[in-house]
Amino acid sequence: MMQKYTAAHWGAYEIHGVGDATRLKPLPRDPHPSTIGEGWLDAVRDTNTRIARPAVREGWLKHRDRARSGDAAFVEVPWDEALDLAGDALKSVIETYGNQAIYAGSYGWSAAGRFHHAQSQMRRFLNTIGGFTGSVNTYSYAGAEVLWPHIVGQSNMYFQNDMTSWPVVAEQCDLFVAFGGIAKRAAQVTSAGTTAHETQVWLDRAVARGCRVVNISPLGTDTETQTRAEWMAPRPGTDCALILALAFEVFRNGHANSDFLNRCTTGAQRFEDYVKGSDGIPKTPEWAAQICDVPAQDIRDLAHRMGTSKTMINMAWSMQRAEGGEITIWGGLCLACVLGQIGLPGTGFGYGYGSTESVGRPHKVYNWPSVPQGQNPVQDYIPVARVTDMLESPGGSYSYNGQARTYPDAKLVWWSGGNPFHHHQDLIRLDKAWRSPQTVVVMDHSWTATARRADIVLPTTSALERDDIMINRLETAMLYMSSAVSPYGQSRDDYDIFSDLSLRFGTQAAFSEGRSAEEWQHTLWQACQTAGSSQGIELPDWTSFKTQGLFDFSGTGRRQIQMEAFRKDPDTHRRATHSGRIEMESATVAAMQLDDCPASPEWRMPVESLCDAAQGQFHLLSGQPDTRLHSQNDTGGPSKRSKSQGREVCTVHPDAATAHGVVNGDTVKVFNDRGACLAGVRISAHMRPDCISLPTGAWLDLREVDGEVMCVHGNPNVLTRDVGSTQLSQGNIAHSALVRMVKWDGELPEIRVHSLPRFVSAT
Ligand SMILES: Nc1nc2c(c(=O)[nH]1)N[C@H]1C(S)=C(S)[C@@H](COP(=O)(O)OP(=O)(O)OC[C@H]3O[C@@H](n4cnc5c(=O)[nH]c(N)nc54)[C@H](O)[C@@H]3O)O[C@H]1N2
Ligand SMILES: Nc1nc2c(c(=O)[nH]1)N[C@H]1C(S)=C(S)[C@@H](COP(=O)(O)OP(=O)(O)OC[C@H]3O[C@@H](n4cnc5c(=O)[nH]c(N)nc54)[C@H](O)[C@@H]3O)O[C@H]1N2
Ligand SMILES: [Mo]
Repeated sequence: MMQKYTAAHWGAYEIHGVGDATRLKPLPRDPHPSTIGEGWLDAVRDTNTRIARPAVREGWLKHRDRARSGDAAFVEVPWDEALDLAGDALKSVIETYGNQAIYAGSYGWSAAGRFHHAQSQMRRFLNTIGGFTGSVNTYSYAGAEVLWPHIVGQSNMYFQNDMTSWPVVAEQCDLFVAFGGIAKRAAQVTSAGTTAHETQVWLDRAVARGCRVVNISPLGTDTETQTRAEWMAPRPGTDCALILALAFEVFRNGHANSDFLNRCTTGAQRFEDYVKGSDGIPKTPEWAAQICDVPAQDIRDLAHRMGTSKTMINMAWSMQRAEGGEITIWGGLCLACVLGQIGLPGTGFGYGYGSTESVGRPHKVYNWPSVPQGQNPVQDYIPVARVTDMLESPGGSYSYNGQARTYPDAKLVWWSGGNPFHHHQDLIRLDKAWRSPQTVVVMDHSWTATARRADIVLPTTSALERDDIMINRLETAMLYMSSAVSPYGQSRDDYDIFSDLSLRFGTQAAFSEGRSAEEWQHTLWQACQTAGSSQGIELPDWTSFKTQGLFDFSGTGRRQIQMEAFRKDPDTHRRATHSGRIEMESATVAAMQLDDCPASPEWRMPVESLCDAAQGQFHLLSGQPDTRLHSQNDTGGPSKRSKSQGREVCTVHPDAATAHGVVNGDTVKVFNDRGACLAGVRISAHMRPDCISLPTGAWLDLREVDGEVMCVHGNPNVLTRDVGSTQLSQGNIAHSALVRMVKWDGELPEIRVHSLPRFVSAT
């Protein structure tokens, strides 16, 4: 029998055994398989959290009430009834308010297959019935998506595709300065899946060759290299000040590359003037030392080494998920311009090495087709992280990328393939705002905190329960994904759900084009064959591909050097910016006249910062979890085992632990004015003493305990702040929050979110 395969954002797997004996084995070619995958089958089989049947919230079914809360009761209904209700709700909103009153931004990572991509299916369906209000940009890097086109003249996607290939970095770079670290943890993941996790391989190779890695992060654990990386731990949110002081020193040492600055950039003079004190404050190491809380001498030493070594400056994506985050990554780029090593092998500027596996992959980038989503007749959208603002203030005004805009009035919210009650900030605020629409429909395979806050819940299959294709433009293989287990309960593929729903709108022919899922995949594959031919690669026919399961084209490597041609000849290879150069000052951004985003990187003190924190306040770090993809596989083995008495664990410094009288295994309440959560305690000296690290993704379990609303499961987003990074991108600022901590001596409330909701009968 031929080997069968499947894939997820955390890796690709061989399927072994059948039924209860099914096992997933990482591909033999994968040097560092992800831990996340070890919990995948558990999560898919978890009878306590999988959605078995369509369900309708009792209060909505009976009175159309909006009392959406995590502990609502549900009535299970047959598929036809659920789809009638959902169809009627859509029709009524469209008739009364028009399609723009449907908010279906539906942000989220869902699953990795190319055809059963939740949002694509949803958008395709909604586009056939007149469209919807969508969202733009991502939670991952909205700041970068909006900023790069203005200053490097490329979309974030193309800019990242063009990063210098890892092997060149491994061979050439002598000093890898990693703002936000470069953790094996985050590189477990690649959007759309990967057959090999290689980031660690390349980094180890660089280190073995003698490259020094400097981990600039409040967490000392953020770099796993064969030898320990050097570690500089500025206060969170102060990296821009550090960058300016590094630039000050590079100028002072005479290490600035004026040839590069003159030929390849614009605005260098303004940047230099500001660094040297055009506002009356020279950005000296002493100045930055006060802000960043790192010794001035360390800044001087690092600047000196940067000016005399082959240096790569890498900014993790986390750097811009923070207040003023666009300005920080822009500052990092400016520092790289001052050093002038952009366009040379293995040096320059990196954005996102290590933030996922995909950045710097040494493979040819192919363009592959995806499910056509059709045209959305509704033009309106919101920046993705402004969802609570929209729900709270229909008609309210805001600014985004230089435009004055107003929020639509969302009467119906449709979410498929995402978990806003995991991913959004200030969740207690969202929990209130979420009660404003008339109807909320959620499609998911599990009873997430979001599904529990829906009126109509439509159970989907998981990727393990259907056939699909893994196609990723940065990959060297394509996989035919075979279903590994049978669909849970009455769950159906997203495609079949929409196909059935489209019957109620008379749009089935437009939606399905008369094809089954299998026929769609075949059609998609044929389009891949055509796309492949035009890019010099012959793909096998559909039947052979399905039988083989894996099509390998790993011979198509590439050695990319970012901006190599531009550096050599900036007139011929102009950047698609206003000036044709890299913009250290942007006339476009200046023209927007934003009070929170200057025309060139400048230091701005964040609203919540350790720089002026009160006694007892900590900075909350809430990075990506090691054992999950966000909230996915929270019920899997690795995630469960990593918890303390069922709760997410926060890491605290020994000094903080002593001051608060806590030891390993204790429980603390982490809180601020926005909310509170309970978390287990793990003590580690590898972090700043004034920070607490609580990863994201424990399913939100909000409860009133002694008159206080808190997440008893340890979700950090009850504590994070929900404002735009700047008015330029309006990205989320998950990484900018201050909290307090107190030992929890009370009774430990049970975790309910990992059990089924209450079901009641309709009568
Ligand atoms: N505090 C804090 N918050 C953060 C971040 C942070 O660093 N700190 N990071 C942010 C970032 S970068 C991101 S990208 C977001 C991630 O936020 P999300 O992408 O929303 O998180 P996921 O848990 O991946 O949610 C995906 C959902 O899709 C469901 N799903 C899986 N397969 C299918 C399917 O086939 N069909 C359907 N309909 N549903 C399916 C899953 O069960 C899950 O509920 O979180 C953001 N939130
Ligand atoms: N295992 C796993 N991997 C993932 C994901 C997952 O859910 N699980 N999600 C994927 C997704 S969607 C994304 S967008 C990427 C995100 O990738 P990243 O943005 O790189 O990951 P984060 O964990 O958010 O942040 C990395 C580190 O930045 C540091 N940091 C935080 N604030 C500051 C600061 O102010 N200054 C400095 N210098 N450092 C700071 C923290 O120490 C944190 O550990 O990860 C991807 N990889
Ligand atoms: Mo992300």
